Amino acid sequence: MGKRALITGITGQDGSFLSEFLLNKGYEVHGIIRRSSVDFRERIAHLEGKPGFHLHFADLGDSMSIVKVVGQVQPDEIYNLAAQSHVQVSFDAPEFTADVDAVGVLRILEAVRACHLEKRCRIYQASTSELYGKVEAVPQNEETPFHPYSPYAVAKLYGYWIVKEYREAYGMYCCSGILFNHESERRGETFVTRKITLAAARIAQGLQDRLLLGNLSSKRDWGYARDYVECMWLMLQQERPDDYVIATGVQHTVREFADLAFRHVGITLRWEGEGADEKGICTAGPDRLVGKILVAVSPDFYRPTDVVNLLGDPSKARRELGWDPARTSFEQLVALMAEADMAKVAAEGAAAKVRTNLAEYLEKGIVK
Ligand code: NAP
Ligand code: G4F
Repeated sequence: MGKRALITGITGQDGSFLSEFLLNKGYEVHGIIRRSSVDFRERIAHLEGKPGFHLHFADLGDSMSIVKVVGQVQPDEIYNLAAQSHVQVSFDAPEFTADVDAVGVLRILEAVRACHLEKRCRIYQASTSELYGKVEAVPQNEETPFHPYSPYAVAKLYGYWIVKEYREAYGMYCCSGILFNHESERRGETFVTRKITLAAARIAQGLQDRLLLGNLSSKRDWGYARDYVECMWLMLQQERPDDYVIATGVQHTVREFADLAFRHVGITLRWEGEGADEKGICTAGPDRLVGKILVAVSPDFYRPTDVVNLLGDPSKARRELGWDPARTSFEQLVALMAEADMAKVAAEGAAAKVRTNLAEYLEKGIVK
């Protein structure tokens, strides 16, 4: 019999990649989903109905629902990926963020204890480089002091410490992966990387005029999500539980990401001005775009406090987990995201054209 895993946040970017990874390893995969007015779960639609893949309704804000699912599934491993994961949104919905991202972690740990699984079930907690926040050292490793700098980060800090506490107090096998930003063609569309690759594709195909961004000088250590889910699994296969930084060790600015993404869709940008006046002007590409401002700054995307200098040191993960942080380069990551969005936008454009034609044919009585 293969192992049984329970994934919270299975409909998210990481949940979908982790599900594929564990199914390939022969796991029975169970996931928690929330009721939504839209029934289509885009990132896992290709897995639904597959043998060994099961979904359960529950919510990280509802203790009883968690206890029920944990008791029913009797998992060998739990991957707690569910969260209100958008930093900017955490300023708008701080209490909800705290409930899910902080107390939600406690609910998982307590559900495992309530079901008497604390000696058998291993738990992975999706922690984050946002804990370093207003950074006190660069690069950041497992010893770097935390200085959370958003309601999201403060909530995640509680999750980090409560996992450590349950490990020490009850001897549970639970650990936190301190993951730096990881992106993919499945990344949510309002995170900066995906916002950029989608906009670049739409601008290249004549469907959008301009991209508005916030802090272009913010620096991130961006990796590929598909590579990172392997680390989550590796952390639960060790002799002893521990916390690990997962990062590439390479840093770029938002501006550099945008520059490269636009180049991938055939547009060269020149950057002019500073701060809120900075602009990305097209210097080469389709004639209709040359000389136009394609990227501008909007203070609407500034945050009350912003984390601006994240760079991870993945030495411990490389040494102890045998994980290769250089599997997908920054250039490969930008290329794969830009290419996926070029294809997606082209397909949407074709579908829209069919709908327009159909409307016209119906109006003219060509189609009845
Ligand atoms: P994501 O795409 O935003 O997915 C979040 C998932 O959490 C979704 O499945 C969402 O369900 C679920 N969720 C939210 N609130 C819930 C609740 N109350 N009950 C049950 N499920 C709930 O996030 P991601 O990028 O995959 O990230 C996965 C985890 O890693 C998150 O905890 C995030 O904070 C953390 N993390 C991410 C990164 C990164 O760069 N991606 C880096 C460090 C840490 P719906 O689909 O129903 O909304
Ligand atoms: O893409 P972001 O929204 O990601 P952020 O805030 O780093 O959070 C992500 O990574 C964390 C790991 O460090 C996760 F814990 C978290 O769940 C999430 O997955 O923003 C990246 C940077 C920020 O400094 C932001 O100010 O890009 C800057 N930025 C500039 N313009 C923008 C924009 N961010 C967004 N979302 N949208 C903009 O227009």
